[in-house]
Amino acid sequence: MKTRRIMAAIAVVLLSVASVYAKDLRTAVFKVVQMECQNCEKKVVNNMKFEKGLKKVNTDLESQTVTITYDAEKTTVEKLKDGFKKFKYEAEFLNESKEAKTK
Ligand SMILES: [Cu+2]
Repeated sequence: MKTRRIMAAIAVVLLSVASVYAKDLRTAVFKVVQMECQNCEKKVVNNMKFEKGLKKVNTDLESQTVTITYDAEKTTVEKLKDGFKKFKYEAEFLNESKEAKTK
């Protein structure tokens, strides 16, 4: 009986440790039609990089998409879209994928 309780305690500790290290990172793709040239790309990157919870931002001029990797515990797709609005850009959410683990 006592061993079982200790085991349970260890499991709880392990779980909480795991939640600290295994961050919920997600990668969302946004369509940004206002992004038409390299200056626009720079504008997007320079403004978005200060968004809370943002890990990575990549732009693609050809497809007019912005790919953002973010920490789902700190921000959301909606908040990121609001981030675009701050510099008068409209971002349309296309899709999202989960990143397995922090590299
Ligand atoms: Cu431009």
